[in-house]
Amino acid sequence: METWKMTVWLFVLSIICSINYVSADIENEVEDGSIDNEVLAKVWLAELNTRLIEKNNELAIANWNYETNMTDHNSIIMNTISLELHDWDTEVKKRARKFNTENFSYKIKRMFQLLLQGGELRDDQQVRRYNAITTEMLSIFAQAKVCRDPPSTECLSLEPDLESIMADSRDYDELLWAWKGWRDAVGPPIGELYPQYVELRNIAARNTGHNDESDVWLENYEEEDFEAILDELFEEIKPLYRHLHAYVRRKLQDRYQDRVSATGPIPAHLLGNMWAQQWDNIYDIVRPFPDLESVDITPNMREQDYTVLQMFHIANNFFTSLGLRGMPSSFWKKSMLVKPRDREVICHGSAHDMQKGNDVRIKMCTQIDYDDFYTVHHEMGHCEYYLQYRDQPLVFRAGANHGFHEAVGDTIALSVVTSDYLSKMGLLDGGEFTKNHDIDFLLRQALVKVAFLPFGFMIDKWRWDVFRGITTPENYNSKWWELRTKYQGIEAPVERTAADFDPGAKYHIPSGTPYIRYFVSFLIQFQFHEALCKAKHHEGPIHRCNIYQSKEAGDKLGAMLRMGASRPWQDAMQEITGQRRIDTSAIKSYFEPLFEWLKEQNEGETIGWE
Ligand code: X8Z
Ligand code: ZN
Repeated sequence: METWKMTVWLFVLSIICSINYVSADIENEVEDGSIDNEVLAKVWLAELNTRLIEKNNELAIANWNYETNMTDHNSIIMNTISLELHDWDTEVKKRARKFNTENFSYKIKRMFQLLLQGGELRDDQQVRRYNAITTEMLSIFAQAKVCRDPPSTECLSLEPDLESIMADSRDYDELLWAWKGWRDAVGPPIGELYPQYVELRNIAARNTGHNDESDVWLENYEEEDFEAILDELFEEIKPLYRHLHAYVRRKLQDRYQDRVSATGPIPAHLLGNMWAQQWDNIYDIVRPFPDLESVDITPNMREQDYTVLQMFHIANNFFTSLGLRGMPSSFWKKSMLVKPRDREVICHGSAHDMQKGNDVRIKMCTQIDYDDFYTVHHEMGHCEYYLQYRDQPLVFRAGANHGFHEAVGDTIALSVVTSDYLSKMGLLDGGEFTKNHDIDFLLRQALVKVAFLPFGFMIDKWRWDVFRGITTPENYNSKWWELRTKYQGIEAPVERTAADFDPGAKYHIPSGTPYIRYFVSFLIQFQFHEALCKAKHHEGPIHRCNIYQSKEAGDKLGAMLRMGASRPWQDAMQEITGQRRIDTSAIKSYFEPLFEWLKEQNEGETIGWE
């Protein structure tokens, strides 16, 4: 036989033997870390990949069915499949540990490393309890209503009713009613369950050798001392935040008089948002140049009879204009883009990778306004990432880190909000753009992006210490407000006690979604934007840059997205920006003109809060 044929035969034989070996022997008899045959590892991973796709797809569908129709039936199906997948996953991890990956090639080694990340509950009873608790917390959150006092029988849901009051009402007491009502409705019942959730997550984390769940959450960022790095980054943007805060507080004082102090924290219900996380809804109160054409496009969208579907098509068009992938036909058929009237759903916007074929979907209770115009781009950014890393093995089908996933759509949206783009779309008049227009525009952007930073920072500061046992259940709520005041400079408008559980009023707490990803995203999206603008050869300040239709920018972004998690995020960052670190200089240079302007406006004011 010719040598090459012989080689092929030997290879095929080794694969056949390997498969037997995988199925028959690995599980019980082989010691952990004893298999160092890389061919065998590859075959095992390939087989796993195919089976994992099927299993994950089943769970993704059950999960989708539940979140878009929260019946008991759908929750039982979801939790049954989740239990099955969990058992299967435990077996897979057991086998993965049999390999000694030390001398494997980079890619295979990394696949094992990612496969073995995370915590693991090893007792079916615990898994069942965990599923029951998380489903219950989510269902309390999604189904809660706040009812008006009798004789009115009106009961309001969070989306859109209570969120609209928080955004549009300028009546101190009505705002307080919605703010407190929501917290009374969801806080205490979720707070009852939360300590058990913490306990189970920690058991899972410790089973895999982590100190507690905070370690598991930080593992995603693959960086020593990541917390210390975050602290430094926060210090760097703090001066900008404090100036924005002082300016906004002054304007709120003009509006609400002695109900807002000139030197203290701002009452948390006056900032246009249920969680005071982004403040753009009070743009009308704080606008520097109210006589200029407003950059708030909500009235224009409504005047032009915009539809929800149109908003999604516009976002889709932006991605394809860059030469990136448009949403497949199944997306348009299967997504849930408006709130259904006939059933309970989880309204909080989310993007779903069904893990098979091109099946990606968005679930959103979309309203026709500027905020949701942004969120549509945000969610579609997740779907674009899913589609771009589609050809990677399953373990690499993830963001370079969680912050990268959050930053894709937001990076696009930084172009979408420019007057250049919005006037092209007929959503703004687009006359001459002066320095004052810039300030007016940048202030609105700051209410979205800068106001968010301390919020994005404190949520997991709170949760990490909860997981570490440093913050115990009696102190959950007081610690929450301590951090809210320390970082955001806001305070509860009415007394809070240990019986309240205000963290539970924010979706990501009952849903167990880590939050530091958004803090990371809100910094790196400016780095991405700056890099893509450079690829487009944009000249002038980066807050005016619009990458629409730039294939150069699209190529750069696409190359990074296609990497998925196949390399550490520092490599992906380098691919797009040439840097290997999270860096605040891009966001600072974006807001530079505003920062100078704010400093002038705040002359003689107290900066910070007592
Ligand atoms: O949760 C989201 C997205 C889904 S990943 C709608 N965001 C955070 C939030 O709403 O709290 C986007 C910005 C921050
Ligand atoms: Zn997101």
